Amino acid sequence: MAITLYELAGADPALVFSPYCWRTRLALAHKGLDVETVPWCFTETDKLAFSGQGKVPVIVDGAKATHDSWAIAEYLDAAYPDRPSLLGGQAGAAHARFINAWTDGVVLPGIARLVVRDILDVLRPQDQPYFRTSRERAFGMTLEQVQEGREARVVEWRRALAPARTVLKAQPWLGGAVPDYADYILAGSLMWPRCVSRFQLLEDDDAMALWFARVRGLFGGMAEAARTA
Ligand SMILES: N[C@@H](CCC(=O)N[C@@H](CS)C(=O)NCC(=O)O)C(=O)O
Repeated sequence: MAITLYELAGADPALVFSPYCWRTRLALAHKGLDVETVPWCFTETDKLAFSGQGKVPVIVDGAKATHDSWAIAEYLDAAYPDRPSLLGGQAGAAHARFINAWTDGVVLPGIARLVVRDILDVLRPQDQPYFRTSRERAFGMTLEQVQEGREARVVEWRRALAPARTVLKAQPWLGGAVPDYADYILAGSLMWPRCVSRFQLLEDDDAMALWFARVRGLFGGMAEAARTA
């Protein structure tokens, strides 16, 4: 039976853009598991009530629901040990945990400051007030103000990726010789701006851009073919 994945979508249900949901999408593909996706929009709280919380991704595998992208990766490795490993055992998981924390703590907040206003335009009209109000409260300013001056600020964000760039100049994947969940954490996060905005975050000749293109080409070009704004 296929695993059901609830994932964040825009007004166009095919436009799925959450950095966390993309991690899970790529993780499920890595495991070679059948997936049925359910698009979820910000104000559809009832639709996730069964999971006991209000965020995506959520997966349902048989009778078991799991939420949180990291917990899902751990679950998939534990439940499907005979399929390619996502986390690479105890040591691999410990290192991937750092990539997860660095991406959540440094990379994603930087991306938000570059594209958060663009997100509004891909949402259903009924979800826009919630998104604007909740995010403006978090930032303490309007979405327009958050995004202002991004052409200059993007340079700083690119510089912050230096640790990953150094690794990817020495090896093809964050996982080493083959991609693993570390790659999906960071690349899944880069799918977020790619799907919601036309603003160019990575320069074309950046080693990061070349690696990101390689990740998008995995699994029959699944991420490459994703709907964008
Ligand atoms: N730590 C969670 C974060 C999940 C999360 O924040 N998801 C966002 C979508 S990107 C969400 O569902 N937000 C709902 C809301 O803001 O109301 C994970 O890794 O899955």
